Amino acid sequence: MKVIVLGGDGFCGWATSLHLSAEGHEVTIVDNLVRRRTDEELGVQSLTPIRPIGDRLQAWRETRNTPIDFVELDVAKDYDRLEQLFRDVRPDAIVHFAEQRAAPYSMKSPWHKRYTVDNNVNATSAVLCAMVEACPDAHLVHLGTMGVYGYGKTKGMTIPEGYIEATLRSAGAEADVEILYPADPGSIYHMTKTLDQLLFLYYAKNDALSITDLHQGIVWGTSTPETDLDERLVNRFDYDGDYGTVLNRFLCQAALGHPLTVHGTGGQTRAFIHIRDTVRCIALAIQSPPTRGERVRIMNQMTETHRVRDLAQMVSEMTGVPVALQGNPRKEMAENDLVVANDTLIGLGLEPTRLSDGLMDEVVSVARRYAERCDTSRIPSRSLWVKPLAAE
Ligand code: NAD
Ligand code: USQ
Repeated sequence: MKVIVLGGDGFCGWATSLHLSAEGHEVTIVDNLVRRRTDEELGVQSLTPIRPIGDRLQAWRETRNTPIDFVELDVAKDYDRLEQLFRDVRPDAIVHFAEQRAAPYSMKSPWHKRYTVDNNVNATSAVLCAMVEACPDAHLVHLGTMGVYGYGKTKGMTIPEGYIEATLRSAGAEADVEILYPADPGSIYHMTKTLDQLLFLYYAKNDALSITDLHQGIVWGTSTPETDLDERLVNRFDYDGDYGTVLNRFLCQAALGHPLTVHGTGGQTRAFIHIRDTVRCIALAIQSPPTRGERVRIMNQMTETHRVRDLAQMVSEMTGVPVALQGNPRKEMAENDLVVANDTLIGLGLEPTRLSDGLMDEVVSVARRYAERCDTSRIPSRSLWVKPLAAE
């Protein structure tokens, strides 16, 4: 298939582009390279020495004798070029990763809040609009988040895959309907993903676009069989307080002997998936597009759930590095349960990678290898969800 990967220079996008290319798809990466500039803005760098995109693509050509095309383009702002690209490539599938994805970054300041909304909502809106004009038969595969569901109101309930049956009551009458699971975002970033959901609902209904929305959990790990093929293919590894995600942060902190930064009591339960499974899930989604006119297909892309303090304990026992409880910079439930249905991807053939499969050691050794690149002053999460009260 011809596949366009929007955001293909990022953490999930790079690994996915290589995997799809290795599977024989013709891949075109589209990226405005903003994530690399954000590292400069934050004064931090990926723990792993990621190469410039040109070097990455050349390494892939040399390793696998397969070209991946690259187009530098802002999906949110450069609409005419995006539409023309869709006409020129005539993709069978478009994988959409091109959004600002860090919750702490989205909460840093009024600029960061507005940038995250502008970038993410405009990117998704532009992709859908251009598909209608240029490639209405293509299949859109979007990376959404488990965070659209919220974590608080499902005690004793399994979170279904996107939709839920509800009884609506109004003025003495009632109706049984199927609705999108009520959105309950916990950050500006997560809120943009709930807005994306409505754009998808509309375009699937009005223009019969074929859309899959993958509600992904927290991705951990850094390498895949393809990124391991050559040093120049190394994937991004974020460890800093804005972009680093919790398990990779703990594994990096353990490698450096830095106490493990658990927010609050660590009673937050979240869904997780290894980057190897991320790329497989996307390949599986591409192979089985919904037919045009169907509702948006929503799949929960996660393989296991864990409580943050249990993860910290596990990493601490594995490495001997102590846990250090921190005041929580976020506004989130101190303790929550989380049970998630993931039947669709399992049904399509996903064989989950588990924490118990030994890959946590691999992440620690990658982090040890590049430890000198880590600036430990960038580890604390300093982005606050709620402004501190002014001093009396
Ligand atoms: P990332 O920041 O590493 O990659 C995103 C890429 O998109 C970057 O290369 C960036 O330059 C590009 N981009 C952003 N805005 C763009 C625009 N307007 N035009 C063109 N390119 C643009 O993020 P990631 O971790 O790879 O996440 C990718 C997607 O997966 C995101 O949408 C995120 O919400 C979702 N996701 C990620 C995780 C995770 O744990 N990393 C978990 C669940 C969902
Ligand atoms: N946490 C800690 N210590 C840390 C970092 C985080 O205790 O050092 C806690 C947070 O307070 C939170 C949980 O760990 O309760 C998860 O935080 P995270 O930064 O790993 O994940 P999150 O902000 O939810 O965002 C990440 C990705 C995002 C994706 C989301 C999937 O950055 O792109 O959408 O995971 S999910 O969480 O399932 O919504």
